Amino acid sequence: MSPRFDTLAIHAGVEPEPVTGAVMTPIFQTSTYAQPALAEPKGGRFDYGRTANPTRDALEASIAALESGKHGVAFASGLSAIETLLKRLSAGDHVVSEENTYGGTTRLFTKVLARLGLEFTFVDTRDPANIAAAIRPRTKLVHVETPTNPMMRICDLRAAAEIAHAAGALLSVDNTYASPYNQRPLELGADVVVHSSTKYVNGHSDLIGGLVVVRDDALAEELRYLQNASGAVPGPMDCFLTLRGIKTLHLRMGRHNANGLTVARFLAAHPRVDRVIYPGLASHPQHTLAARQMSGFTGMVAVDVGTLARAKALSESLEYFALAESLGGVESLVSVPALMTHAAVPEDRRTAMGVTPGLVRLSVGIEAADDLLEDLARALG
Ligand code: P1T
Repeated sequence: MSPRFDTLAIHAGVEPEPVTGAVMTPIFQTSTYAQPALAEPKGGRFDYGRTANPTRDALEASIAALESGKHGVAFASGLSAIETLLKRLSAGDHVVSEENTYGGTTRLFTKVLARLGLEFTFVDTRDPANIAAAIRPRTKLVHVETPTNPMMRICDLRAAAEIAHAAGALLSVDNTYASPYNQRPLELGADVVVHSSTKYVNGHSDLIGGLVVVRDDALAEELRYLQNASGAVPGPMDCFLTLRGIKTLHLRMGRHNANGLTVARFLAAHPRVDRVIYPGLASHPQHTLAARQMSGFTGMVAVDVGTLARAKALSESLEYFALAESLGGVESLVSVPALMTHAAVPEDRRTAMGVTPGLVRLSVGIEAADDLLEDLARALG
């Protein structure tokens, strides 16, 4: 039997606990484990909480199944997941990155990892030819986000994988925006999927977490080595909460997709909105590609209202959309990326990508859609 996504969301990685039969994976809140004999830890690996934890094991198995992968590796945050992936590389190695990633990813690359000798080229991956043109002899990784945060650019993952592989590089995909419910990059040729599980995967805005999924055994081995050697591991409680969040991922995403489309259509018809960016609308320049590699278009919607003053008025006067960083939770959020999530990106680059002070980002939650529409109608005045 090969279970469907909704069944995997409930069952993957979760087995009744062997001692008591507890149906829910217990929170193994421990830093260490008593060893029955010298250098003979139980299970051959339970010697220290950074190295191994059964609650984390369950989460890693769950996300691996949901992403059509083989191995999951869990981290303390989305950024530490990405950082650990890049710690496979050595000074002088080169990375081609989508230019419109989450602002914190750009900051990690340009302000931290570049200082340690990694080299980066930032390109617009909507055109795969830009990736090919940026490849160098020491390119080891092509890192993309699709849809991107916040402009919802779409990268053709099959094309990107082909280019990366021809150059002997890996393709990693930040799948945070889409969630595995809507898009599974490993099925499209990617080698690595990363998540800020802070977002849709956990879905309840109550923790910070990161996940990496791969198929290759040797790559998984390397990542587990780095997970332990660098140590940015999640706590058992956060692993438990993420597992609990995952059990309703399919239900939540169905509603996020529906509400996102409803809100995008409403805003597209609103006279006070200059432009709506949503890959599920036929007006999105890459709608056809998005429809080919995604099965739904999420609750993320970006609108250009023209000026900072209008963005401020809108974001401060909504009732059900909290003005806050982050995304992907059950409750709706609103943000102004130029001043918030992407403030660390140099202004000229931000502006060139369309991340202007008049750009408002909505993370549409799973409330009643009509309440959200009424809220938006009132706030837009
Ligand atoms: O916040 P953290 O869990 O470390 O994840 C970083 C991250 C990585 N990738 C993407 C696509 C992201 O959106 C994020 C975090 N983003 C926000 C906090 C935000 O409001 O966009």
